[in-house]
Amino acid sequence: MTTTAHVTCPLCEATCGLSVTLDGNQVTGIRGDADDVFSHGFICPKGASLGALHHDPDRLRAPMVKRDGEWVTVTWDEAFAEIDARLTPIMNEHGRDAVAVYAGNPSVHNSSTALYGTVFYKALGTKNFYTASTVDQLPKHFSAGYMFGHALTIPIPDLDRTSHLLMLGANPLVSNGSLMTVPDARGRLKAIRQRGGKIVVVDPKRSRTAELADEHHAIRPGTDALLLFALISVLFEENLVTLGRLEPHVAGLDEVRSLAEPFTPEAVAPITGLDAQEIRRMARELAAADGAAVYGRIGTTTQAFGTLASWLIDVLNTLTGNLDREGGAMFPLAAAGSANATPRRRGFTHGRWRSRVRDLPEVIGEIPVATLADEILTPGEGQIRALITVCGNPCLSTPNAARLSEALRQLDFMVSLDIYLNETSRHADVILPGPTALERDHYDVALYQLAVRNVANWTPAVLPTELPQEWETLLRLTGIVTGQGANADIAALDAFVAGEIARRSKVDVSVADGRVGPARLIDLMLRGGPYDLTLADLEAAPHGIDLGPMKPRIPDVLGTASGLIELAPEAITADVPRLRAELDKTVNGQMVLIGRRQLGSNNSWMHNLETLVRGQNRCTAQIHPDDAVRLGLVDGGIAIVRSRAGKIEVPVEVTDTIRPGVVSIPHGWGHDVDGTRASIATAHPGANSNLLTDDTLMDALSGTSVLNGIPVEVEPARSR
Ligand SMILES: Nc1nc2c(c(=O)[nH]1)N[C@H]1C(S)=C(S)[C@@H](COP(=O)(O)OP(=O)(O)OC[C@H]3O[C@@H](n4cnc5c(=O)[nH]c(N)nc54)[C@H](O)[C@@H]3O)O[C@H]1N2
Ligand SMILES: Nc1nc2c(c(=O)[nH]1)N[C@H]1C(S)=C(S)[C@@H](COP(=O)(O)OP(=O)(O)OC[C@H]3O[C@@H](n4cnc5c(=O)[nH]c(N)nc54)[C@H](O)[C@@H]3O)O[C@H]1N2
Ligand code: SF4
Ligand SMILES: [Mo]
Repeated sequence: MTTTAHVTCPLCEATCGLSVTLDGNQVTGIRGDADDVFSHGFICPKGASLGALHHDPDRLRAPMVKRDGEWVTVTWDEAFAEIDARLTPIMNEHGRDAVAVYAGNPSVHNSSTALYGTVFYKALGTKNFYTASTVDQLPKHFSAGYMFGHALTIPIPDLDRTSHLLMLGANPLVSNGSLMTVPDARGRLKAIRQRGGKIVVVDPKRSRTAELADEHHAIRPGTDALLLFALISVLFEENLVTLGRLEPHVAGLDEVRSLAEPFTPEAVAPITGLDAQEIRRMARELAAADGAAVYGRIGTTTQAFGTLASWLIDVLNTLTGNLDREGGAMFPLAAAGSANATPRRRGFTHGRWRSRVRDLPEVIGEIPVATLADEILTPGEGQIRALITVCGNPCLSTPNAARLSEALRQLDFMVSLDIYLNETSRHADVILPGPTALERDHYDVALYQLAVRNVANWTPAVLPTELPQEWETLLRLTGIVTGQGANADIAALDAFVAGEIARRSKVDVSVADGRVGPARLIDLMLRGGPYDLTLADLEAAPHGIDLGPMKPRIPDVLGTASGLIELAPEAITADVPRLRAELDKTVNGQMVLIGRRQLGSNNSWMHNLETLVRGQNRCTAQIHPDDAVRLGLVDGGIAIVRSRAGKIEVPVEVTDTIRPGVVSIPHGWGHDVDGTRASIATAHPGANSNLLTDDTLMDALSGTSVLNGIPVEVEPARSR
């Protein structure tokens, strides 16, 4: 029998609505849901592969334990008994910090791991908590935290109403948007131009997004903070600062003015590689636009001045009067779980504890993943002896990946919650697989907090599963780390969690009676949320509920101790001298490595689907024709790329879309390692660019890794 179900795609941040057709339990087709209130029928190649992912024969469907180096399929009871037997003694003997957690990107896109992961991590109580955020967006949390008072109070471009978008280090035509939940980015960007607006892209590569834009500025990697400061200096110099409605709500204006002084367009031009007059024109046009937004992503966060760049982006939004204004950069108000619906003025802080080996400060409870290997490999009190990964593949996604793999080999015990036996989970002793996106309920608790339009959409599980839901797995682990053994009462733990959520949502827990797991929590959060919704309302609306465009929220949204927008927080401005020193440096001819995303990839883990990897090898080193000639590289030839951390061999792709002096290699490849179970990915391995990225290079403030702007040497392979 053929049936159709409507789901929200959980693969990336865009939250597209998809229509899944099924013949019994077999997925026969996936299309964009034309009636989805947010995505209106948009779909990308990855979303269309949800069925292939579900039916992938390599995907794990039962827990596995490694015995004498061999994987053995076991029952769930055996798996948890093994974990209890091996993890509990480590905790008893060496303390909780001896057990580390690494939570990866899909854990945010999964209601089970997003809502119950926190329960487990809290119960474990380790200071060694790592996530993909420290190879991603942590600078945004840091700057938003200090400027607006909460790490999730991040201004989002009002894409559907803006008339001028200045976009740095983002390629939403390929990534489908990030820290900007925006299905059909292409359509929405085109609409800006159609209504007479302008799009300006700053990127060392003429990306697909840059091709669509009105203007593209090929900046030197890692120098965005200098450009942003120069734009600010022009605003002050030419009296273009207009705070407008924000005037009474802003602190630190004079300090920003004096900090910006040395960073004139003329001073930053030679380092950014951009023309001073062009920078002046960019600033004037930004100031003149009626509703403009400045937006930066991965290219601006995973670089040496990630936090300064993230901060300066929102300083620019503020100084041009575009913060919290229609068509500018605004604050969403999510229906459920909004972290800043009613903020308390407690301010933001970091560095509440520090890492043992490199003395790096905690930020939002996390230690930089770049130092995970140090903490495992360095003996002494507090050394990490066990690791639990939750939806993460750090052996492909974090810097100096070879060293991390070596470290994982030395652990006493490792558990992976993962759906594949891959480059990371092969190091585990126990793997606990979870159901696929089609086998679980879904509500995007995190990403609706970052959406260009307020929407709410609930997805009930489409297919039955034999696997426990991951919230149940996480509660069983919670039972183990709280000393209740391998068979704790899951229902009682879940009821306790629901009680906590009800208390925080200021609703009576009994209103959600009859529901369990994420469904109960979401129901409670919706009821306590700003729109007076219930889960039943969402169940009755399979294409979602539209809650309208973003609305101005200042001052209510501010959670700083002063109740003001802190334009010049000391925790951030302390790093300005390091940027100032860049002005005195001369640019040498060293090649630098940057990353790029690809339509058919989802970081490291969807390469086992034939439809997404077939055709040409896409893991290439893109290089400018002038560099190719200078370095003796030819299109299709093999290059050896070396850095302080390591070396890889990659096919060369000569293209004038890349700025001279820059080499672009996508991450997430390198599937040619032993001991994995992913036949298609292994046949399309590519090379791991994170063998080149350097674990010692990080944004000084947030500890986020530098993944863009890594010094490398490139030479043809034949010279060896
Ligand atoms: N050089 C370089 N490195 C980068 C980046 C870059 O731009 N350049 N980008 C960085 C960014 S932004 C990110 S977010 C990180 C991502 O880093 P990670 O999150 O560590 O890596 P992913 O590739 O997303 O791996 C996700 C893992 O989750 C598993 N998985 C998928 N779905 C599920 C599920 O439903 N349940 C469970 N239990 N497991 C599941 C997959 O099999 C895979 O092992 O990579 C970072 N690394
Ligand atoms: N298809 C696909 N979509 C994805 C993902 C994926 O792997 N594949 N990953 C998802 C994840 S986890 C994330 S975090 C988002 C990321 O979303 P985006 O940030 O939009 O991701 P990218 O496409 O990597 O775009 C980064 C751009 O920054 C440029 N860049 C590099 N260095 C610099 C620099 O120093 N300055 C400037 N100005 N630009 C620079 C790169 O050339 C690139 O065009 O994408 C998400 N969506
Ligand atoms: S853009 Fe993202 S959310 Fe939309 S279909 Fe593709 S992977 Fe899914
Ligand atoms: Mo990411």
